[in-house]
Amino acid sequence: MALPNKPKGELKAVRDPEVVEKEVDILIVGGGMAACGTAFEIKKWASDDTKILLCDKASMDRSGAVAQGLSAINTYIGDNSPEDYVRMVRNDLMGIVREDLIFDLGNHVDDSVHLFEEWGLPIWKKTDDGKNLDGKKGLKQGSLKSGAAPVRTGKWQIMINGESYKRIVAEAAKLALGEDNILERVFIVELLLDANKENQIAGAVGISVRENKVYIIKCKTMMVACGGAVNIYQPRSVGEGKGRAWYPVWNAGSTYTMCMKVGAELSMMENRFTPARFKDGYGPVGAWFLLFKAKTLNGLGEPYASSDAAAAELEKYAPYGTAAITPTCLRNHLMLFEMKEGRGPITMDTVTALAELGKTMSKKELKHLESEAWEDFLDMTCGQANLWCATNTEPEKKTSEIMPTEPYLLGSHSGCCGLWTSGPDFDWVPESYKIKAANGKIYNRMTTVDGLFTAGDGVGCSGHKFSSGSHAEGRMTAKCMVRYCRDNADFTPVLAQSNQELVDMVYKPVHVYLDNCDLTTAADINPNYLKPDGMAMRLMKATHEYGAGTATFYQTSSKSLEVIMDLLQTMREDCEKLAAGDLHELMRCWEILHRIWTVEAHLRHIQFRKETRYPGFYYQSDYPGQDDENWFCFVNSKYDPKAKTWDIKKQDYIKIISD
Ligand code: SFD
Ligand code: AMP
Repeated sequence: MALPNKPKGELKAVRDPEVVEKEVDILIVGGGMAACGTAFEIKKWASDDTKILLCDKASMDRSGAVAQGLSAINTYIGDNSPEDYVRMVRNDLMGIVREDLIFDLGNHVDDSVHLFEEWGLPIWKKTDDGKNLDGKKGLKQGSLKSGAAPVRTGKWQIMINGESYKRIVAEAAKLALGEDNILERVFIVELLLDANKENQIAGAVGISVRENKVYIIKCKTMMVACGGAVNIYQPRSVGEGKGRAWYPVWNAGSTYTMCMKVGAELSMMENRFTPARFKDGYGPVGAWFLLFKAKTLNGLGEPYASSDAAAAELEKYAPYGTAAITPTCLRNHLMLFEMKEGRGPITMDTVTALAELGKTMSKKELKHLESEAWEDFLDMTCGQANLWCATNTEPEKKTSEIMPTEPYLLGSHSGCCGLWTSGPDFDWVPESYKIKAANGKIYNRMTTVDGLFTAGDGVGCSGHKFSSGSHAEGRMTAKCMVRYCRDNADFTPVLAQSNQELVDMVYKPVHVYLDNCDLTTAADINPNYLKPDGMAMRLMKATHEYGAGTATFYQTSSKSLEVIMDLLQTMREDCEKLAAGDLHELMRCWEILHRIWTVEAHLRHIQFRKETRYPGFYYQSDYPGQDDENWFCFVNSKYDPKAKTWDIKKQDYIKIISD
């Protein structure tokens, strides 16, 4: 159930919080697109007496990446084939992807889009004479499911009026699961393994960020879909703008950290997404490239992406670089190439694009086109529209600068880091892509920990799911979790830790604070503790300078990686002294720990992969270029929670869909 908004100020943390124990069959951690998909679907498959609980750190109506809404659904298969979808994702991610997972998703994603429309999400429609109808006007054409044509931008994307997208999706999820089965404002801190069964998930421990309460939850099976990792690198935004980022600032790598810390295998954590975005406001570029057909220009006013120099540069990365659609990382690479050659800044030529489109339009249609340009941002990144106002930018009169942002880790957008999960149990799926549970059965999207599933940003090696695909993947996972529960009906989870041990662990920063805060008059400065805010700055400075952040044009080296590994080790030791005076700060303490672990996994993978697979996203200067002979494979890693050691290895890539 949602708790009311906070009264003025933060709630002080107390030494002895109330303990709330729960025991359920299925636990859903997260309340974003994937988790809403699971919540919507799960009761259809579960028996009436199956107990299900969902915990979101925020309020589902506006939590996660779709909080502000979106202006496009980037994955809708429609008249395309799932095979082609696999080819597109494979090309964009430079060849190394899990084709079983992508093909499987491609077969289900449209169902989610049809549901969104049924629940009231306005989807733009194309008329027979080629006109675009948005909002209510689009409804007149009928629904997508009944055969109406969407407004395609690229081959895969469709336009929506999506300011309320998340509210619509959350409403359906809440209605299906029932509000009594939902805990909002509960931040899950750690997952818990079973005391008796090796490698078996058994529960989770979390904190309320609105009440002094610790939740200890036992479960038979669990899905973790806490999104990707943001604010792990120094953002480009500074001062009063700090806090702005492209991806959701609240997602702190909890998915990767919590799962890896119970021993789940990670895959392709070296992959990251460094998006090109409108500078300072972080406005996405897709609609400008695909819908408005705008071109990017270098500082000399040249369309550099179509130059001979660009073609020669792309040739180095064939067959991906020479494909009809240039992969996202290489689009960045070309941009960085221009900037490093001294031909920056890069601008999006909004002026020419709108003028070209306007040539065949009436005055009224032109006005509508201009409002669409604004709505693109108002629907999903309203700060960008604010920035346009603040800088007197009318896109039909003034171009805007584009910039590659700080890096993000995610598995659902144009990146593919995450957990190694099982593919579906079909005979065409290679055996090495199937993970057998202890009972010998295969459960789609289960990690290498028995009973632990993930979806959306959590599933590695299969990007380009976006909002619709993440929702669909959540729905697919729901069905498998119910089956897992039924197949393991006699399993009773037993936790290894006592309640007191768990409370002492999650409330440790509060105890550190209360034991020492009287030593100084300024609560943030103390000889015996540090605040999470300071640790966040320390992490960002380290990744910025040594971990291929914006400071070095996304370049790192073997030596830099050694340096940052050392810094991360010290940070983790110092985190023992993190202090939290209030509940918000307590969450911040755990978030920074989740971020540090996630960054370590990312950089260990970069260190291991001795090539530069994704130029434009990052460069390993000791190993420039791609080395297909040695590195056309996945990189998987596993943290051993008992021995506290990392194991990192190559994992074979298997091609399933022909070129
Ligand atoms: O323009 C805990 N995305 C786009 N998708 C599209 O389909 N079209 C677009 O237009 C897209 N673009 C875009 C997108 C995202 C953003 C931020 C912008 C623009 C500005 C991507 C999708 O949104 C994304 O792929 C999905 O949302 C991913 O879904 P999922 O479920 O993997 O993550 P989530 O939705 O962020 O949800 C995470 C949830 O976890 C909660 N959470 N709960 C408990 N305990 C913890 N420790 C937790 N940590 C996190 C969160 O509160 C949230 O509920 S465009 O750029 O291309
Ligand atoms: P973005 O706004 O950059 O997140 O992109 C939204 C969607 O458009 C994603 O599916 C991208 O892969 C796609 N996209 C963005 N820019 C281009 C481009 N220049 N060419 C082809 N596809 C693009």
